[in-house]
Amino acid sequence: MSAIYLRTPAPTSREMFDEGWNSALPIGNGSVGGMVFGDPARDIVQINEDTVWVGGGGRNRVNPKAKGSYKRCRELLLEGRIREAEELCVSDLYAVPDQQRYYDTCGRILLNFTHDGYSDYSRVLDLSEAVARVEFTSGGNRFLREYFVSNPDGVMAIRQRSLDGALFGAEIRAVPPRSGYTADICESGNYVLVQEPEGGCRYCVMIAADCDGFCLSDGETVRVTDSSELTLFVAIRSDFYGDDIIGWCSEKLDAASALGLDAVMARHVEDYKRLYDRVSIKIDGEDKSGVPTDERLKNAADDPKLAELYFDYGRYLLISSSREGTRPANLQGIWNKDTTPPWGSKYTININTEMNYWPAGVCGLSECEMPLFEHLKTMLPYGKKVARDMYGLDGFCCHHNTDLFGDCAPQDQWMPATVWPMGAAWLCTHIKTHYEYTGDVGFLREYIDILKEACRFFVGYLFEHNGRLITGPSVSPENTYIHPSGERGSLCVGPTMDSMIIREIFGSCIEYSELLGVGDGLTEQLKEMIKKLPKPSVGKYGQIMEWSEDYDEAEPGHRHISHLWGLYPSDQISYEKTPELMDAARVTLERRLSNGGGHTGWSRAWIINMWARLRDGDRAGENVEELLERSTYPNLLDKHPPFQIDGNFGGTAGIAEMLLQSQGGVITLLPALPKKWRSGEARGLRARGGVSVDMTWRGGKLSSATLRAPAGRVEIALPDGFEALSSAGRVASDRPGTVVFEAEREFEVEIKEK
Ligand code: FUC
Repeated sequence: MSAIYLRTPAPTSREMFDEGWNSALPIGNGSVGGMVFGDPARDIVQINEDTVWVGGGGRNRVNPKAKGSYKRCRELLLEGRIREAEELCVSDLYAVPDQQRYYDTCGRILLNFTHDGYSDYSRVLDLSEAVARVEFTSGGNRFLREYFVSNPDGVMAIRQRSLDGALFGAEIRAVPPRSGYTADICESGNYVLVQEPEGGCRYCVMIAADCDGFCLSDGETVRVTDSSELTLFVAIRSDFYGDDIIGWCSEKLDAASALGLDAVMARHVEDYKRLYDRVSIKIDGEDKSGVPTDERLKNAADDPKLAELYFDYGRYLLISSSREGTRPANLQGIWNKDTTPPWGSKYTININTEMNYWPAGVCGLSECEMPLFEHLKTMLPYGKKVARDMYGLDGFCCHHNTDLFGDCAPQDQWMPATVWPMGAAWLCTHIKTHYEYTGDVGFLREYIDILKEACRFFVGYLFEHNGRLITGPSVSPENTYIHPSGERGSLCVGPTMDSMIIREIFGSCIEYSELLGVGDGLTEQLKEMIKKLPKPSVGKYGQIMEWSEDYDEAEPGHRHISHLWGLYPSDQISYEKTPELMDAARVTLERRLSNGGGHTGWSRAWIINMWARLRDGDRAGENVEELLERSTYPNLLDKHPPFQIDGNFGGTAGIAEMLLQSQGGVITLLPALPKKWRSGEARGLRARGGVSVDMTWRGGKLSSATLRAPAGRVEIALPDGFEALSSAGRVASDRPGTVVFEAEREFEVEIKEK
């Protein structure tokens, strides 16, 4: 069993609450989230719902002056008049108001029990079943408390049982984060709290309580006495989906109560396991599952199995924060304690939201990525309006943030980030990745128009300079350069990352339009334009240049490594396609790291993926250790600091990337295995093409592998001394060291030592 194991409750006192939260355990069903503190006497479950945001949608924040000014800004940049360009940007391009909407908290459920003192305590998050469990002895009796959030039944469940028939009492109530609420008993007898803050979102938290003693709700509190077993079902609903929030919650709670907790739990576990059990990895090492997880984090370098736990946790978190029909995982997934969370706990799309979805394909969780694509549909009308109102152009454009309502106008007034028209484009590269992993042509058909709109924006927006088509005004998120004049600037033309992202979406738009038979004038235009996009250049340090000129960075250890976007997540820089750039990519990474880079959790996670692509297992492994030791809270959530979930997802993707790669049409087994991960096995990892991969390794080397492929073609890099056997037909390979199989039905390939 893979589990987070802690020996103490998370502190719940007012003074300790924020710190306590970082050791509370997250549960969720994609939409409703809870953080379990697990104190025997004064327990807290901090609660969230993914559509409870502050403020509404439908705003047009575009600066009306932008359309007339952005080209002037571009000219000033080309003339090297950076300060003037940036001043114009501040007055004419920043949005009004400059802030998007932000994610909120639904407060807490307080659970006060009549336990006086406790011993033999444990708090466990069982990742194999997605259930949190607290056990303790109080007054000589043993108690078990369980918590989970069910996706199929749409409710949170909390149960306390005495394991030896002892009686207890409890008082339960929801505590909202803001004024402007009412608490009552509704028709069904359930306790309900409705929050209607001014200018905020209307939602309710409803609790159904059942016990074998006495249970009474008075609108303020649910009071329980003389019980040996207490079950609570909790439903949370906002008016994002419609007005009848009370009716919706009552229905969910009635249905769950009729089923009973055991059945609800069985249905939850089955639903969860269907996704979670698709994949497993085992890294051989000392079994430290009996050592509390927070203690293990201090010695990550001697604990290879901790990477296994982190990997399982990443998959758990994705399943718990992003399911079909829910909103995408935001900066904190769905778990947020604050009324004004860091960065609004929104969708920052110059790395963070994308990173959330890096593990989806390789971990066999492509369904969990669907909320991201649904969100693209929400963004599209706003993004088209922003393209038209801000730039006077056709197509779909978004800057570096979006919110629940799909706002696409610039966010903040921060030069290194705000005016960067690439957000929709980066998100659209996920259409390609999703299709590559799933082969789902229906999906492609559904999203090809969005991809086309993202490309259409750049048809109008790109401009020719020195024979190349480049962007501007833009930034290389979120770095600052030093101009030869000594002036510092962030706003620029043609940062390397922009060209790479545009190359990616143009390439996939051309390919998929033709595949679907929907090629048109746009496809032909893109074919011409793609030839004029700049390719990455190598600068004076031997590094990939971050900007179109070989400027020095004001912060050479910057957390963003945008100019290596082509190394990961894209494969535009690879040993196969551009061997000459791989050295430059390595130099770039070394330079960032030797100047203090990788200091945020997500940055460290990106670095793991990059070392994996550079096929350097030991460097990748060292960075996994750094992520665990320096950038992880006791509950194993990622520490930016503060908590931000992207590092969990990026780290999970990185661990997978060390074991299996499939970019560029070739499957590579164990491309970046650290020496410390001497032996182990992986089961069910996914390669592009929908191929499922099982493998074992011993003494740092592959021992055998089985690949299961759907009908089609599979190309595998065959390690020296190995042979590949399959009932599928073997076809000639035009790359050295690879074998190719093809069949019209599903097939297997066995890889064994000769
Ligand atoms: C980007 C990053 C920050 C932070 C924020 C949410 O702006 O540069 O480090 O992760 O997003």
